Amino acid sequence: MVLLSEPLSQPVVLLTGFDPFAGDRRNASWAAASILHGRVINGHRVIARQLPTTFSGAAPALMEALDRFRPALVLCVGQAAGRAAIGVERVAVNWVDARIADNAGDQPADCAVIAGAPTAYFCTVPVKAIVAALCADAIPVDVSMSAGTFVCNHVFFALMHRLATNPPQRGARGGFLHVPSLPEQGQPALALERTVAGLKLAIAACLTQGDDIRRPGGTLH
Ligand code: PCA
Repeated sequence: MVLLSEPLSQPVVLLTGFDPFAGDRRNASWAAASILHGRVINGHRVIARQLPTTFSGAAPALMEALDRFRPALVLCVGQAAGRAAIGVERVAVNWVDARIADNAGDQPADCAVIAGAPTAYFCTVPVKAIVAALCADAIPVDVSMSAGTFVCNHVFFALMHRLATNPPQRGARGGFLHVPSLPEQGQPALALERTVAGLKLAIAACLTQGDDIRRPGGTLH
């Protein structure tokens, strides 16, 4: 683990993962994100932070890290059991509908993430460039149009709302990736080193690609 107490001379990538939830002993998102803590990718220092899987604690912990590190890029990562591929989430929706209790025992339903905020935000990372980068390394990856209605979407929405509305952070790009379970958690799964490689490639794609890749014909898919 690299100690990051000294002032950072490089621009920062904030990479978050979650603690274990739903009775699991590990969370693939934090297992992978923590490995990249302290790495330098395309001249940017990766700072990894663990968020609690709670509706009350996750967004405040993320906001604290945003204020502290002023990242140029924020990639939040969560685990999605049942998915075989890394999912690049395109849309954060302003809705909560928890089908299980979070780690604090809360199970909110049918309410907004942030009352009065827009219905949804698109991520501001280059989705198709991330997909292309992972495909080139044979890492299973999909574009996903929903991060669900649990804590992951909650954090994703809070992130995008903050980046859109807080002037000091308006230039920062934000996105969310769902990663499959680890093999020890059952199938479908992705080996930890492939998930780590996927996160690294995703970060590099975000840092090197401005606008997203467009298909011939000019439509952004
Ligand atoms: N996945 C959950 C929350 C924490 C995590 O890793 C989700 O998809 O909402």
